Amino acid sequence: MAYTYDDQNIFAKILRGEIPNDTVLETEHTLAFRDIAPKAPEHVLVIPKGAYVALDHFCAEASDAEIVDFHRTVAEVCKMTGASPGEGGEGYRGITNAGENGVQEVPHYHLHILAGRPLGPMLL
Ligand code: IU
Repeated sequence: MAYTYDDQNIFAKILRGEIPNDTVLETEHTLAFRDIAPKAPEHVLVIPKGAYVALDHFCAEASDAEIVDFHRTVAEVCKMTGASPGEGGEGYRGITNAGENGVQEVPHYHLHILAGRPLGPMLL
């Protein structure tokens, strides 16, 4: 996969502890923290600790352990924020942006978890 990772991106700095963050959950391979400019009452970013630029990069190159850990963290975040329909919550939206067409601002893979209000139809 011909991705080049820029280790000066803001999430790399957060992972190195150079910039503070509002952590929701941290595991061996994954960090979940609150978005600095929330677009919903609950807006959490889930990121792998490894150097992956986008979802497809992560899926292609991360270890099974990293991929499982990431998705278990997503499940825990949905539970912790009260968003999981499986736990009686009112639901959430998971979004990831990649590259130019996806308007990705930070080149470190992140999944947005948005919840806490009706989110309306998906924009396409
Ligand atoms: P995007 O998917 O790359 O477009 O989203 C980047 C997100 O990172 C966006 O929602 C920002 O508000 C968020 N963010 C942040 O939480 N902390 C920061 O220091 C910076 C961006 I810069």
